[in-house]
Amino acid sequence: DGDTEVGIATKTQAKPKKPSQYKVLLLNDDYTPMEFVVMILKRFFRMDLEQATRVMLHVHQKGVGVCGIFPYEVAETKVNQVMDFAKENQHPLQCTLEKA
Ligand code: TYC
Repeated sequence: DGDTEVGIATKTQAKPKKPSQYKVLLLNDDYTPMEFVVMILKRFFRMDLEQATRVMLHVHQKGVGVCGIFPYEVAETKVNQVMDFAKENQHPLQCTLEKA
């Protein structure tokens, strides 16, 4: 009755994309104690004392540093965990995301 379309399907199924990766960045400030930053890196980024100390000193000296690279949702969760924990302890520590 004229409802049937005849033709060749040209659209292919969109390929599932790899989830893009995000860097979790820690920013320096003048008030957050060094030991607190080290504790954050150990607790939320599973670093050992040596690694955590190295990253903390890098951020202290350069102003910013990478804590890790994760899929978006994991990175977002880490940022929230760090920000919540810093706030609870009344430290001005800032943590953010950046596309890797
Ligand atoms: N600059 C801080 C101090 O001298 C230490 C610090 C390091 C703070 C890293 C934040 O992300 C940071 N106490």
